[in-house]
Amino acid sequence: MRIDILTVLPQLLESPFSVSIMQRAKDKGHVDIHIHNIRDYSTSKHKNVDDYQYGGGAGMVMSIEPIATIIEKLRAERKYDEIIYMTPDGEVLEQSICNQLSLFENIMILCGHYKGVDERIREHYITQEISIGSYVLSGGELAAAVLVDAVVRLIPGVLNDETSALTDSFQDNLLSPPVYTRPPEFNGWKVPEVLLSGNPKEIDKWREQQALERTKTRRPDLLND
Ligand code: 6GU
Repeated sequence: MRIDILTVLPQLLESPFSVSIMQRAKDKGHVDIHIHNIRDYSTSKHKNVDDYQYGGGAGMVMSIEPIATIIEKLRAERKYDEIIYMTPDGEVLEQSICNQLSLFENIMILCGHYKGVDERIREHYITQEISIGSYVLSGGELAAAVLVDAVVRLIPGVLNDETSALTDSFQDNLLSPPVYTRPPEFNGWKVPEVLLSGNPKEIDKWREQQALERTKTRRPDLLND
């Protein structure tokens, strides 16, 4: 999968993709991430990427020209399955959206900033608008990093143990059961007996029960879907 990210703050996107699973996914050729600095495409004297909004009011608006220039350039090079705009008024991100995106060949992500982007970009280029929750971030970059992380780990071959993505919380609308590792006892706090039993059937049953219990108490909304 190829991912192109358009941003006015490329520095914010350096480290999230340079460590751990993301770096390994890049090294193994599962994903190719290209960060584009919108400012590089500004033709104004001072490399402006924003301007005052028509009709007045506080806050700047991301200008149409530099963004349209990059999108046109990239679209001429390959076909994009989705051109996504990260914005607090987008559809709230869920696992099902990540699953769908993980199947695509090429996606483009535009990070919103200031008061947002000139509406004509949304009307004429954007195919999907995504928010990562009901709170406001200073910009779409961290939201884009969240989206890319959630999507890339679903690409087959990215995780060592292919089943581990399938047993994630949310993948079956259930939260994950509790997990333990050595030692079997610490400060008198014991690991549940069943996990030490060596009985895979009993262990599976316990995990299912725990997952259901957790979901009922913490996220009952998931069970109603
Ligand atoms: Cl995608 N952008 C911004 N600026 N704030 C957000 C968001 C996105 N999702 C939740 N809050």
